[in-house]
Amino acid sequence: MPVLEELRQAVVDGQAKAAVARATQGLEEGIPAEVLLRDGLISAMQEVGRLFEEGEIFVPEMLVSARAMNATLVVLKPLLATEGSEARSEGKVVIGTVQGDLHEIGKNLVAIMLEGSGFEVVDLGTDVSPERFLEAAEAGADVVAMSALLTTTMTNMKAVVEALGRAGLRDKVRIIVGGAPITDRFASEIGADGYAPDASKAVRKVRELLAVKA
Ligand code: B1M
Repeated sequence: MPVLEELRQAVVDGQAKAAVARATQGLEEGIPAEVLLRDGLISAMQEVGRLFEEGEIFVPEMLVSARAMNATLVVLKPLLATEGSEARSEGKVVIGTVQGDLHEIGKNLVAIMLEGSGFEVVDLGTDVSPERFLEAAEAGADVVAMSALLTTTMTNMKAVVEALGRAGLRDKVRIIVGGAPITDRFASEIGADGYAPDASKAVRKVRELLAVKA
């Protein structure tokens, strides 16, 4: 089996050690980190989602797959950061997964790519309340970046936009949103400044938003 397929299968099976070993092997064979991420890790999580939806696996299995993905990301992180960097850009980004939502992998990827592109990133983690986003933005931020993976939690993004508005920060801080259920239209509806479908486009969008601000 080619190494990419083995990597994908190891993540689907939740075998962290095997996944890390296959990713390392892939890098040694000259496969770019970005390809290992896209065709190995992200593709594996899509399969995990499909298996969950069809009732073939349950939450504990999703969790071990997520752990295998996170362990492998540690190996790829330095390379993704380098590959993601173009011109260095200045700016501070506060990022988190919204209240009620524990999905962190996509948010972590966005944070990794932003850091690699020269941004200062404050990662608030998961299940972040509007108050916590506001507090971090008040401490100084150019961009607030929110991730949501659940249709039930994506609506919590609006509360953050409103909290920033009430605090008078809306013209100082740009807001970007993303995550599987999020769309450009939803971003506009809740009053965010931008949406990105994946981590590298999130970096592009943040650059664009800060250029507009300057
Ligand atoms: Co959950 N889960 N999960 N889960 N989970 C999904 C999201 C789901 C689609 C699975 C399914 O049914 N097919 C479904 C949501 C359905 C819906 O709302 N429509 C679901 C569900 C139902 C649940 C629970 C409710 C299950 C339960 O308890 N019955 C529960 C909710 C818990 C909670 O959050 N309160 C739950 C729990 C979990 C685990 C904790 C077990 C685990 C997460 C572990 C962790 O993160 N540490 C988990 C996982 C792993 C998944 C799937 C399988 C994979 C998610 C993932 O990491 N994808 C997921 C199915 C799927 O996505 N196909 C599923 C890989 C990641 C790279 O992609 O996060 O989309 P993603 O990020 C992408 C883009 O979206 C974008 O960039 C990334 C790519 O570069 N992006 C941004 C993300 N954030 C961005 C921010 C930006 C810009 C781009 O700007 C700021």
